[in-house]
Amino acid sequence: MSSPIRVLTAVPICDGHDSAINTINLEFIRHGIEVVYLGFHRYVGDIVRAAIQEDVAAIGISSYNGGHVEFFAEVVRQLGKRGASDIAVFGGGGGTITQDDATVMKRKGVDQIFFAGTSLADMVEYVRQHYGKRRTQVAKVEGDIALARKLTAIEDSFAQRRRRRNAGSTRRFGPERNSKRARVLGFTGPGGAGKTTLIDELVLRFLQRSPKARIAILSHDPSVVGEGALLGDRATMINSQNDRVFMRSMATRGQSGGLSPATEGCLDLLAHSDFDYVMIETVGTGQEALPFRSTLVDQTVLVMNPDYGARLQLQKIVMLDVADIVVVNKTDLERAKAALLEIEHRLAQNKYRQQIVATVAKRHRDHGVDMLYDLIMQDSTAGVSDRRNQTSERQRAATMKTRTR
Ligand code: B12
Repeated sequence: MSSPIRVLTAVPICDGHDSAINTINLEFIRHGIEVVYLGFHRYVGDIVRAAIQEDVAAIGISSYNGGHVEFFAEVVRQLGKRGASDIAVFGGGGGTITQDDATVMKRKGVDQIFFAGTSLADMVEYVRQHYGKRRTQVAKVEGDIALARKLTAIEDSFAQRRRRRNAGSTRRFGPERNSKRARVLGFTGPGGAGKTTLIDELVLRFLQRSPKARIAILSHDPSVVGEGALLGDRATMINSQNDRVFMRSMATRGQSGGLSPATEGCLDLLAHSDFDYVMIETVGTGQEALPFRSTLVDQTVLVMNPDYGARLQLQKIVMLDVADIVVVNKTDLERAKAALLEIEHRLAQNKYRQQIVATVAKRHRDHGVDMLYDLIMQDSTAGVSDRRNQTSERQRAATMKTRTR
């Protein structure tokens, strides 16, 4: 298989025992596996939706709450009902799952249960042996499954290109493209600024205020040594666990700068796939990063943490020259007032209209996030091509500036 093995892991509803799965996740990624981690206290429906959208080979469940026989079986049942019975289910739960339980669970379609004392190496080997081969395509798929598998095909073509350097164009994956293009919002900023929580809060507002809107999220996390990746943004997303939201987690797969080699192709497909908005989140970026080409997104949001260090640091953040909106998140922190003033001054040097918004994204019904949502909505009525031209101009200027530093 050309791309790394992808699995999704989760802990069931009414269960906070996440220590085992955290250890197992790390071992998997160290051995080149991409792990989409959904977190703990998760419903069957959320696990199945996420597994389908992420197009994983298998779901690994760590269960300690005693309801494993029913829970695992329901995951298998719902996968089958949604046409994704080729996604395997495996897991463990130490001494809470007995040998007899495991026999019943296997009869109900579970692949494998790992008992207390199994070594991490054995689990990695099992995943490699059983989930490393490309699955035989289910004859006719539609909806989320079809879209998810096209995204995988795009990622695969880039992985093959890296090996053979002659892969075909990604165009062939979108023959039935919708001519309407979704609005694409790009979110970037340093790690730990709260981008994912902010996006999740914006999703809540989109869902509440536009009762029919459909949203896609393309979220990036870094690949690590060994080419595995912990794709953990879903664990922070609460509101995005919704049938009107399609989320895909991507690993950077060796590319620096905040995005993956396949991002552009995947974004193009999503933007023409009947969504109203596509939100793209980069990995945590550094001072020089300009992750979005001007034609890639309609609007850029730079999310910052008030603790960026001395004022001088702001002169070095190139995104401050090009972002349409700068969000200072975590403004409940002590340094927030000073940070807002300093960033305002920094933006004033640019001499064009950039908005600055103060938020506390982790707070429900945060007024700042409401303001951000309103700004984004206002902007959607402005001309997209004008804005792209302006962004393009600013990008060019910012790139020149970094080159001459
Ligand atoms: C650590 C622990 C805790 C920690 C959890 C920390 C955390 N963040 O995970 C704390 C102290 C917080 C805790 C709290 C509770 N706990 Co507790 N906890 C345990 C304990 C001691 C160890 C579990 C563990 O992490 N093992 C380490 C892992 C690595 O090893 P393992 O379990 O043997 O698993 C192996 C395989 O199964 C496999 N595996 C496991 N998962 C997966 C998944 C995949 C995909 C794969 C491939 C493999 C795999 O990996 C291991 C390989 O050797 C168990 C007792 C026990 N000895 O099992 C109780 C236990 C699970 N807890 C129990 C209980 C009751 C609770 C509480 C309800 C107590 C209370 N009244 O407050 C709370 C509930 C917390 C919550 N929110 O859900 C009970 C559950 C009883 C039941 N289901 O009938 C147990 C069994 C203790 C007991 N004997 O009563 N707990």
